[in-house]
Amino acid sequence: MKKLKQTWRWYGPDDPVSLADIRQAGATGIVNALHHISNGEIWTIDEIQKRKKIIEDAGLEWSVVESVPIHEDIKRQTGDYKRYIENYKKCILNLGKCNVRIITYNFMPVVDWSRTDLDYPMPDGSTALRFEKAVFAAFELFILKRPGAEKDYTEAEQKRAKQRLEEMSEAEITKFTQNVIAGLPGGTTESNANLVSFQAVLDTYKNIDAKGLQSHLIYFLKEIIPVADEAGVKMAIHPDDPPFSLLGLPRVVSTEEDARAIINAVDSPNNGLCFCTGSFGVRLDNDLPQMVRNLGHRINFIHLRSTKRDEFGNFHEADHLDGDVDMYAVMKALIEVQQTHHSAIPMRPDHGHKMLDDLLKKTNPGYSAIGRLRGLAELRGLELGICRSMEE
Ligand code: DNO
Repeated sequence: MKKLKQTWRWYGPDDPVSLADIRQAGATGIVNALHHISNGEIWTIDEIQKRKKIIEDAGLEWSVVESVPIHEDIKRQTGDYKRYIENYKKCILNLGKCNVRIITYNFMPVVDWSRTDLDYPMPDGSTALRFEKAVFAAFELFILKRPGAEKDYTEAEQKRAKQRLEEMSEAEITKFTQNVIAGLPGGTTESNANLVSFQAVLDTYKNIDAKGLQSHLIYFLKEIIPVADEAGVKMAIHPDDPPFSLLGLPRVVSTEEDARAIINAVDSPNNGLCFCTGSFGVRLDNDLPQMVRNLGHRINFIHLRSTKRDEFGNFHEADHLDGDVDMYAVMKALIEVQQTHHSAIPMRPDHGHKMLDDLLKKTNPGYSAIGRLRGLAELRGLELGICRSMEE
């Protein structure tokens, strides 16, 4: 049985989790980005080689770029978007020349992944990332005061949001406001921590609905995929996280239908997906094992994690083998897909609970060492067990 490639996200030399730690976790591939280069600018061969050497000197391999971010101008088709697309092509070509051959990106306007609580206590004493709808609603309705926000919530939800706001201390309000708008590591960096300018950025999407955003994405793909073909680089679009509209912004990578529209727009194996079970899995109507079977030929990268929903539209990140994602069925489908791919599809344990010694350390939200180590170990065991029983 051909196995998936085990990788680990590393934020670069400033990451509190070192490359030596990652080797001990059992990953052989690194998922990395040049976060010091501003969004929209060219990643030069020199910069790529420098980073590659650091990774290789530690006995590891740079398997995936996560992410080369997409400038907001490209998503809106405003301003300098043509130049930014040309720069993006240059990044693809340069990465290909350096033999870094998978690039993850996302097409979420303004904010990358969004949560309201980065330290949600779990019954076992670890902490998780959580999205609480009433808190997010309170932010939109009463703190940001986004025009039209009330249309996105029922009366009962608005009432609950008001109550929730009243329960919170000033410090809590400041903290979750930061969580929502300050941008998370690796995320979009152009949004900033000031409410007025945050609203101004949201306003730049006022006239762009999901159809419009999708057409901008397809335009972008038609431009860049031929270059990816030439460079021998696989593109992997990450789904929306969470997979529904937030802040009145359009979202176009939330469902199987969305994914199909993307892969059908340009027919190339290099126009692929980052199959993130934690993002897609938040929606009840996304049947993950079936999605793997249907879209598997275009799965170029995999993020494995599970979330647990509740009836109020909240979710938190569960342990990797727990929660709503049927990880056994997903893994089995992925192993089947892997047998039809030439090379090992990289997967990484996505996020993890903050636990044990990490509880006392400063870590990147979701990216502490021990929770991911536990996730990787569980996933690796699951994969081995499934492969062995399929061989018997
Ligand atoms: C969160 C990550 C995302 C992802 C980007 C890909 O933990 O999965 O930030 O890296 O959306 O572009």
